[in-house]
Amino acid sequence: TSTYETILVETRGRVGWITLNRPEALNALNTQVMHDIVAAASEFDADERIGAIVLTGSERAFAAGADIKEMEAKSGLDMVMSDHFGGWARFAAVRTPVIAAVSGYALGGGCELAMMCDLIIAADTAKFGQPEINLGVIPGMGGSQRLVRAVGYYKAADLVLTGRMMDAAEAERAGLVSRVVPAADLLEEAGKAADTIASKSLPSLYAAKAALDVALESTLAEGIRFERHVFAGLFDTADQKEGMAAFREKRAPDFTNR
Ligand code: CO8
Repeated sequence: TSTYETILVETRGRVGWITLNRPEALNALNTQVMHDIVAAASEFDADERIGAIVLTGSERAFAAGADIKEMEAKSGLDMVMSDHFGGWARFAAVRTPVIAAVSGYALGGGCELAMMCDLIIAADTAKFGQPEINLGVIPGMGGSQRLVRAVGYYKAADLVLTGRMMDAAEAERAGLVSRVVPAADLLEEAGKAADTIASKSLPSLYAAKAALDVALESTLAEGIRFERHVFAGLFDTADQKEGMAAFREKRAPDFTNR
């Protein structure tokens, strides 16, 4: 695995781990972090041995937002011309399931980064928010759109318009997080969930993630058409035959990603 400036990267079994590592800035997301995360996630995505990715930060902060100091002096045109957030779309488009393991602050771009992941597992210490309004701007990495889809209009409007934070319990009630776990168990629990996911057949994982993505973007009829098509396609995989034979023979499946 390559080495990066702002993140730590590690492979454990079939799971790729990416740990944000800018403790001096509470893991604020600057351009280098974006390039590093996109490169590391793309590398895992291209590796058939990897079936899930965990993205995490530190105990104190998953990420406290986009790097305010890096953005402060820019003009609107600068932001457009430098495609300041463009790389993040490549992270959101990763095929491999990604788990955000969130402890401490997930604010602004940090909350938006978590929402680009498929599962959000939160420590009971996690705090989520979109505080951009306090800075005279608005969410810029998808927050105004993904948060509405995740928690509904009224909770999203509360967070985006007041800039307040919500704790892990409120985030779980609102449907922003998949699970809340004690802070001390966060990495272990995220690792277990990732191991479980990574034990499945890759073609079915890719198909499932793609279908879930379509659910956020399409009409019901369009989404159901997509699902039916992709579902049928999986019946041409060896792993479908193996999975169903294993069920019939009352044994664990031995998937080959074919
Ligand atoms: N950007 C840059 N530096 C940061 C950021 C940030 N977002 N957050 C914290 N830091 C730095 C602080 O400046 C401080 O550095 P220094 O010691 O050099 O002064 C260090 O991290 C520690 O932070 P604090 O001393 O403030 O720690 P506290 O425990 O007192 O407070 C908070 C923690 C509450 C998280 C506080 O740091 C805070 O409010 N941070 C800013 C949160 C915020 O507003 N985030 C939204 C940013 S805007 C955004 O995300 C837009 C997204 C769309 C664009 C994405 C483009 C890539």
